[in-house]
Amino acid sequence: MTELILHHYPESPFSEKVRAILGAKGLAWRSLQVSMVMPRPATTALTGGYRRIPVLQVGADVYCDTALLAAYLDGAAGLGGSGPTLFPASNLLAAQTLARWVDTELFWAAVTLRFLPENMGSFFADPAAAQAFAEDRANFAAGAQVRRPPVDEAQARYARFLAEMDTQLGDGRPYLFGADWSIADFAVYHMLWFIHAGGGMADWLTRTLQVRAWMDRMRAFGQHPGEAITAADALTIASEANPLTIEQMSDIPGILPGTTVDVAPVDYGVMPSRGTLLRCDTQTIVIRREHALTGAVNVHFPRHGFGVAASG
Ligand SMILES: N[C@@H](CCC(=O)N[C@@H](CS)C(=O)NCC(=O)O)C(=O)O
Repeated sequence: MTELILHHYPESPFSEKVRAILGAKGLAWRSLQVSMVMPRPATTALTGGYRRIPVLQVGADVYCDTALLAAYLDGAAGLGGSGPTLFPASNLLAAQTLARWVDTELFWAAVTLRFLPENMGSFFADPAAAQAFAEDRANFAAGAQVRRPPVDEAQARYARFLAEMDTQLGDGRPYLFGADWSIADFAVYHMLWFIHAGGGMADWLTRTLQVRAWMDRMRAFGQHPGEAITAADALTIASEANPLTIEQMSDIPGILPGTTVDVAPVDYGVMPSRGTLLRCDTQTIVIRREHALTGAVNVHFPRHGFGVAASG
């Protein structure tokens, strides 16, 4: 089996979602630690422009966005992971809808809460790093279509969510939808991990004991570090591998496979990746790219939350 290489950084909440899934499923992985700010030359050579973190590299195939990473790691590729599926049929709509809400609406409240002065922890103890972060994220935010709520709204949203979650866990179930985990547990986990990483809001969990116990259970999954790999080695792996053969199709009128396209998130971090369209269906978008450092690669995106446009 080709190695799973996660491009990530320790402070990234969406990376923590994937690290926890890897741990829960008992999957070995390689850790390519990237900078918290741009540039990230190896990762960008692979994705061709998409700049959100994390991304998963498997040989010469690159998977973007944790929704797609979760689906990939759930076993579609026969990876040999253990444990129940992340997508149980009996709760599929509820689990997916909750995960999507948490990754968007709760995320923007979490950003407000995490960057409250009393909840920053050691995050920006170094003023130069704080300045570099602010400048980088101003670039990242260009063209974004999201609203970051003010503190009162963010606190109310989170308080209500915690109270409802505590009620749902009140019958003693170990996971949000019962005896087994689902994608919703990992989405909620990484958001709470992020909000509480600064340590300034610990008392919020002393009021919701079921959530606190669930959080301790979930946190254990994030404790399985990957073996470090350098950017140079990851690029060599990409250039020595062949990208997967993809059955070509497109459901977009007027954009056939073979068209040069730009693929980008529709909400924030809207920097596109350019390549030749291989496939676009209800699940995924796949483009083929060439780069001197990587050779031919496939870049895979989820369909939900991404747009495709013919390159002008
Ligand atoms: N929907 C995306 C969200 C990813 C995301 O927002 N990642 C953050 C880090 S946790 C990011 O890319 N921030 C800007 C950066 O790191 O450059 C996913 O599920 O992967």
